[in-house]
Amino acid sequence: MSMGDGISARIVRISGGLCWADPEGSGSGDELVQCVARGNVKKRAGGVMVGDYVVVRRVDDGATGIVEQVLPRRNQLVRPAVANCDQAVVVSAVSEPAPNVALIERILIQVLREGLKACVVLTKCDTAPPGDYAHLVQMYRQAGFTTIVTSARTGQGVPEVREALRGLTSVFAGPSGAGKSALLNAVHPGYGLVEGDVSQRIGRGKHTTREVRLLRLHDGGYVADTPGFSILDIDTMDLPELAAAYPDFAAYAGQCRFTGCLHQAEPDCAVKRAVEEGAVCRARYEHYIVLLEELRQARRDMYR
Ligand SMILES: Nc1nc2c(ncn2[C@@H]2O[C@H](COP(=O)(O)OP(=O)(O)OP(=O)(O)O)[C@@H](O)[C@H]2O)c(=O)[nH]1
Ligand SMILES: [Mg+2]
Ligand SMILES: [Zn+2]
Repeated sequence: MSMGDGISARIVRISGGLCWADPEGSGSGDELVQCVARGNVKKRAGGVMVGDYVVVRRVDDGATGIVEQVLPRRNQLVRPAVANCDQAVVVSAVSEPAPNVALIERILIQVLREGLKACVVLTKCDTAPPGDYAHLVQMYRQAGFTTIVTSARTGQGVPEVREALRGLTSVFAGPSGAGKSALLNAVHPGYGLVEGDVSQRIGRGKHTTREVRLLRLHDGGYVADTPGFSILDIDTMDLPELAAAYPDFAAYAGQCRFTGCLHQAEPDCAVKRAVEEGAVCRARYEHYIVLLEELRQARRDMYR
């Protein structure tokens, strides 16, 4: 679509004051347009983000351009910084590094709060026997998340990941060393993303991927490879917002005696009853209580 003398495009990469725009309707072999942003575009909230839909005016031979306008964002994640996603794929290794359930939970909370769909990918399944991670598969499936077990080494689960990505804009998120870039290379070998080691000594990744990049999918849509992280800032969240970020609680929350029940010490709580009856996963509930206490503590610190 042409707008004045500008073209519609999507920002796929930002680095060193430049950004790269993928013109709408271009094929997989087509060149990206290297752009600078106009001053007034840079000054607006958030400037230009990866994932932004923009209007670009081509200059010179057409290989470079100027971002004239950023269209309104549907949503915007802070960490990883990416806009206009449909879905987050939360990636965790089954071992090396060991799964960090609290971190996965934090990512899920952040993406659900932004209104994204979320699914869970447990990767490097060639490194551990299924018995080691079956409880995780069970936990996330019971909570209602599509959960895929994969290996970039053996190719297990890769077609399912491809299928889950088809036609959408997805963002891969998870700790450093989880195998995000390796899995995307397995999804599409042409990406040629750099993979890093996991430190044997500290058991963590080495922050190999340094910037968010949006990659075009073969059969429609985009997927973002992102740098891994180790903590997520949820301190500004309200307590009821946290409770609302648990879709598996929702079916019961309406039957709690108190409106605004946080499902902790309140009497006659339908969520606690569902946990007792096994309808809600106890481990998920226990992580929720840990996060609830952390949020309470963060607020006490804030007002002291
Ligand atoms: N055995 C095995 N190793 C894997 C698999 N996937 C990734 N690895 C290895 O795990 C290490 C980390 O993989 P990366 O893809 O770089 O991890 P990442 O999540 O992109 O890490 P950051 O970019 O730091 O966030 C590399 O040495 C990979 O070769 C897998 O399925 N099986
Ligand atoms: Mg990476
Ligand atoms: Zn309750």
